[in-house]
Amino acid sequence: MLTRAEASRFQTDGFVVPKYRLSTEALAWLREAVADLVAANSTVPLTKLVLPRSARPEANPFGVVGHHALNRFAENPEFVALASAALDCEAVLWGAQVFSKAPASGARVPWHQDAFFWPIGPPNACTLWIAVDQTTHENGCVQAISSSHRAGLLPHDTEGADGNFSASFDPSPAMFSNIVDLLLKPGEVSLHHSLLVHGSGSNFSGQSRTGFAVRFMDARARFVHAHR
Ligand SMILES: O=C(O)CCC(=O)C(=O)O
Repeated sequence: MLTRAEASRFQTDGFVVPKYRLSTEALAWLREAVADLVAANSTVPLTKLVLPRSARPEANPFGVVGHHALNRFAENPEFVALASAALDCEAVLWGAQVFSKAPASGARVPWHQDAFFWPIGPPNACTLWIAVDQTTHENGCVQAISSSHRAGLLPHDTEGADGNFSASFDPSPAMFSNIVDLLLKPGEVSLHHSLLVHGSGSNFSGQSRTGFAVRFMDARARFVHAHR
């Protein structure tokens, strides 16, 4: 599913945009399913549209209305194969989330490492981020700080948290020179490691910017603390 060169880029840079893309039919289905999910959860903040997998209310503090078929969509064996090749292990699906920015909307995703929030140890985990819309710098594409995953877990600031995000990382000036915009067409995907520093800006465009993030972890890893 990933070429050897793509897997090696993931290991070196902490992310990769592979050749893989969704079929036209799968993309059309995903677009409609995600639109239904977003419409059913119009008051949920940008970073909290996590698909519920448990009926326990404390596991779903924002009261997200789920979408069973989207959970099933995330189980596509091709996605597992992509994540397994990237992480160089047997990867298992453990979650999925939608990040949807309406046209001309201010919400952004501050710099962070997913591993800071995820209860997974060791942090050998990744996201397969599927573009539902084209992503551009103007509409707030995901941005990665190349190779930052090699620094291990970095300190995150919980002061100034804005309700949309409970903690963020403040990159050094040197890190800013390694920022890469992940520019994707609809149906294209990126993979990023859970230790990679990444984020995304506001949507200044007239188009929506929506992505479906599917989360994987090394099958040998464990949930080691509560979710932050
Ligand atoms: O879609 C975005 O803007 C942010 C995505 C992200 O932070 C993630 O998938 O971990």
